[in-house]
Parts: sequence; C-alpha cells; structure tokens
Amino acid sequence: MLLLIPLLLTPSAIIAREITFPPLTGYSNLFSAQGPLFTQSKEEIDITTGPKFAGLTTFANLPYVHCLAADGVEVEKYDIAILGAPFDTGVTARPGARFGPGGIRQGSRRIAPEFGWNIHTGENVFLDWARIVDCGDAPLTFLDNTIALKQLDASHKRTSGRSANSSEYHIPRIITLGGDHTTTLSALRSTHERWGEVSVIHFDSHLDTWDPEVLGGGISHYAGVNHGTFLHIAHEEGLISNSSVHAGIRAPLMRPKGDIRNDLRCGFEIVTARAIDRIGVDGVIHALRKRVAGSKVYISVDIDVLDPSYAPATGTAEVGGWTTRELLAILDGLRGLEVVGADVVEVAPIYDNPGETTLLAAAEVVRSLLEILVHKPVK
Ligand SMILES: *[C@@H]1O[C@H](CO)[C@@H](O)[C@H](O)[C@H]1NC(C)=O
Ligand SMILES: *[C@@H]1O[C@H](CO)[C@@H](O)[C@H](O)[C@H]1NC(C)=O
Ligand SMILES: [Mn+2]
Repeated sequence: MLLLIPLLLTPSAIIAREITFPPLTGYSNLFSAQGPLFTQSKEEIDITTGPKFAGLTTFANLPYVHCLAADGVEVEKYDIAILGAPFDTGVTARPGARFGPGGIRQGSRRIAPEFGWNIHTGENVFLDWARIVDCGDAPLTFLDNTIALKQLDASHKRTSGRSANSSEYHIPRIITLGGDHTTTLSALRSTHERWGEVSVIHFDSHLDTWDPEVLGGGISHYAGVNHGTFLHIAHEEGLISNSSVHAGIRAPLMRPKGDIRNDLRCGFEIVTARAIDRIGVDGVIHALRKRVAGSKVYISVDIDVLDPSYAPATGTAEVGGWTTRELLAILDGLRGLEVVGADVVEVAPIYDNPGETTLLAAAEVVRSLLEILVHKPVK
C-alpha cells in the first residue's frame, strides 16, 4: 500500500513516460561519426559497423588475427601485435596475473581507433602507418613453468617471425600483456633473436635482477626461474646490454649490499620512486633517455610501479609509488627512442575494485607504449 502513494502523488512521473523519441534522422546524425547506424534506408538498421562493446573484446577494439597459426598458414599482415601471456606460476606473492591479458582488454573497451586522437600529442596511433592487431593469448600450461616459457618463446618467435604489413619495416613488433613478470624473459629472447642486444627500461617497484640462488632459495634450478630473477637470467643469457635502467624502484632489498652489487653486474642503473620528488617528471625522462641513448630499447612496465592507490590489482604491491599521470607523462617523454618491444605485466584483476582502477591504468599504459612504437618505426 505504502509503495503506491508516491505514484499517486507524483503524476509527473507518469507524464514523463510519454516523452517521444526524436525522429530517426536525429539518430542518424548523432551516430554518423561512428559509421552510419542506418544504411541507405532509414528503416534498415546497420549492425555491421559501430565500435565499442560489440563483438569479442580485443585490445582497443582492434582486429583479431590468428598470429599463432602454424608456420606457412597465411594470416592477415600486421606491424604491431598485442599478445597475451596468461602465466602466473612464477610469482612470489599473490597470484592472479594469468587473468591479466583479459583484464587489460576489459580496461581498454572505451579505446577505439576511430576515437584515438591523443589530446597531449595530437596523434592517432591507430590511423597511422602501422597495422596494429590483437593476436589473443598464447596457450601456456599452468602445470610446468619450464614448458610454459618454452610455449611463450615459441609464440613470440612465430608472432615476430611473420612478414610485416609495411614494405619498409619488415619485423613486426610485439606488446605483451602479462602475465607475471617472468613472461618478459620470453619477450627478451625473441627481441634478441630479431634485433640483437637491447637496453631495458624497466618500470617496477622491485629490482627483478635477484640472483636465482637468493630469490629461488637455492631449492632447485626450477625455483630460481621466477618473476624476481628474470632480468638476472636475461643478463646471463646475454640478451640485454649493460646500459639498462630501472625506474620507480622502492621495494626493500633482501641483502644490504649484495642485491645492488648484483644489479650493477646485470647492467642496471636505478632511478628510485622518490627521485621524482627531487628531479620531477622531466628529470626522470632525461635520466632514462640518457642511459639508453644510442641503443635499441625494450620497455617493460610492471604495473606495481604505480602506487597501490592507482593500481591495487597486482601481486606484490608496494606503497609510495608513482601516480598514473606521472607514469603516462614519463612514457610520452620516451617517444623517439628505438623501441623494439614492450610489455605491461603483473596485472591481477581479482584484486581490482569495481571501478577497474588498475585495468583502466594498464590499458592506458599499453596505449602509450603503442604510441612510442608507432611514432618511431625501427628497421
Ligand atoms: C598494409 O599494407 C597495404 C598494402 O601495402 C597498404 O595498402 C595498407 O595501407 C597497409 N595498412 C596499414 C594500416 O598501413
Ligand atoms: C658496457 O660494456 C661495454 C663492452 O662490453 C664496455 O665497454 C662499457 O664500459 C660497459 N659500460 C658500463 C656502463 O658498464
Ligand atoms: Mn616486476
């Protein structure tokens, strides 16, 4: 009974229902920027076009290409490939990054090529020279890390081994969606095969050069291959040059001096998270560019470089990190470098909030990386 009273007292609610829809031509104009909602006849609804929230969820509504099809099987050509690496059995804290690739795509749903103009740079990376596609995820076993990494090595090799769409720049470049940070090892192996040694710009709160004997606990060789040792292993394998650099470091060390000595040996310099308070965004950009000057570069972004208030959905969160705005500005400042590969890793969607804070940030970081790759093609 009580529920009926407001209805009786507010006749305007009933009148409001009589609002008529605008004429069809109004809709047609409204949606014309997205491709016509209507085809020739105003009565005939077009469901063949119209971006966002339709079809299957690829990164930024990009076309899906089966890049991992068997060698010799012809697929659509591409210049830049998004490749998911759903692997999280190399973590030392909270698991969940195996769902990172899907999460980052989810966070990217509002990005669409037709609306891709960046207000800060004036460019639309999606309507430029490069054909950018989403290759889906590599099939990785969660039961054996050794096998999973071999599967990822092979996936990278096949994806970067196809001939590019461009007739001028022949090797497709890959942006990997992690996955825990161990997955970067496969990416570095494939960039080394195609491009030789690279300098790594490593955004992270952790060093990730830990000696496998230290972080692996000396239990077994198998235990030593994990998301905190992969840069040490990449150095041992001769994949990375000694002009690499970390950015955003703040996590505690395991040994008072040994970790830093080992880090230097692996070829790294450190820009700490707090450096930004002294030297600012421009100072950080300058330090990173100076360190890698003259070399081919791989950019790896562990989402835990951000403060947990900006990226709670990660396995090994460390407080006192950078803001999303700072990170995006720093990434824009790296345009012009010869970047041959990149990744965003350690996104574990289960720890995100309903506002998808981390997923939105990760998707935007991927977009910034795409801009760097498109801005500077590499031969
Ligand atoms: C891909 O290559 C074709 C043929 O060379 C070219 O016409 C087209 O513009 C390229 N696509 C992109 C997105 O650059
Ligand atoms: C890096 O290695 C090269 C050659 O191996 C050497 O000449 C150079 O001094 C090293 N640079 C640093 C910063 O260690
Ligand atoms: Mn990391």
